[in-house]
Amino acid sequence: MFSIQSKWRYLFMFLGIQLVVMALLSREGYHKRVTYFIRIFRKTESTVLMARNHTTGAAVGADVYANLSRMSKGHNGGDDMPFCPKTSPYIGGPIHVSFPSGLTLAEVQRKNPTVVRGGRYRPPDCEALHRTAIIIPHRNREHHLKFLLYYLHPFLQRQQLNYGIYVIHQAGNYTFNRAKLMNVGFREAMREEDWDCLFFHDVDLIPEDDRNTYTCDSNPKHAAIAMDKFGYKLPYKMYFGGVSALTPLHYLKMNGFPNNYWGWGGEDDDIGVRVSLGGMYITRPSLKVGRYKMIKHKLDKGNDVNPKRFNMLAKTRQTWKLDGMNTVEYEIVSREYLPLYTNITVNIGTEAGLHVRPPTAPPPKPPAEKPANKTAKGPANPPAKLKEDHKTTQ
Ligand code: BGN
Repeated sequence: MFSIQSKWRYLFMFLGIQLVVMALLSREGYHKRVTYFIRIFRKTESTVLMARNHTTGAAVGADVYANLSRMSKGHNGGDDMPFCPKTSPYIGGPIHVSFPSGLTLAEVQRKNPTVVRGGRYRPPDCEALHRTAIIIPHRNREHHLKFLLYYLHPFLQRQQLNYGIYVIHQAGNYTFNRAKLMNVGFREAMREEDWDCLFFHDVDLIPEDDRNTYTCDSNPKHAAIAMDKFGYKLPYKMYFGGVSALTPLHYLKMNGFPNNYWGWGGEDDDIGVRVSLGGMYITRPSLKVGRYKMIKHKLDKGNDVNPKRFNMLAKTRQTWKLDGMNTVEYEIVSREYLPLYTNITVNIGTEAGLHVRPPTAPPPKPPAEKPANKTAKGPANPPAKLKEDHKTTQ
């Protein structure tokens, strides 16, 4: 049993300890220590949240237009312009991507005042180290194109590139041919400027991280390594679809892309095989950086699955030198230098050739004086006499 005296002793001891603790707590250092631990706790919590969002693909990342206005304040032109730094100071990592309704091309134009005719851009305050052309095969996807342009322009500006955007629009209603449109894009872009890198870009893929630089490597690069539709993973090792980057030399080494894949599927695998047949290999950014969000859509009309793709793929080794950049035939219907991109509408013919029309097609119209194509949409039937005719004889 405790005596009254020892009770008081314990009470005094308890109060004493309380006083010491209070004195310690009131010291300045205590405050710092507590906030330090709180910060650690918060950090772990937010990292976990970030990681969670990364795997679910939920909205994280910065506004792609953030800080861009700072750039246009620099001095312009002049011979004394310094070279841009190796790593752009505007690169910030993850970008927030969403697809709000009501976005217009006029709004995209308003947000990109430094982009000039034909969708060209140069950094205003330094001489770019890289010249990159973006080639986008297209038909009836104006809605997707609008979103891609909204994100791609500021994305490329953040990377301080000298760039140009080319939309290669397939005229007519015949089955879509993605790879042949890329061949057209390559030749037409190179005709205009000595680009040192070409990005072959699907219209419905939006990059989600600006560390995924749109410059070329020493070997062909597959940039779209992690797409949301494949759970931000590579679907298979040899996958080369979505977005790829090649220098003109890479492109010619593999004889460009195949011209005879009409409809969906297989052409990207053929291109992947051509990379190794051309004596090169595929490089890729990391899974963290090569992230893309795909704009959801239904299957396109005029782009049915190509049933011949398995047979064709089995023969790439025999066909790659006989079909590609050295045999591509097409006719330019129109070339328009629009405010946000260069729109090239092209007749790429059909499986039967450039001038042989499918039996269901109506007879050709008389020559038109001016190309009818004033919008991004191609005419249902390209005029019989066209402005330019391209047949390679190499
Ligand atoms: C593959 C397609 C690719 C397509 C990817 C992703 C073929 C060829 C038969 C082996 N390849 O299966 O073209 O990009 O899926 O959708 O169909």
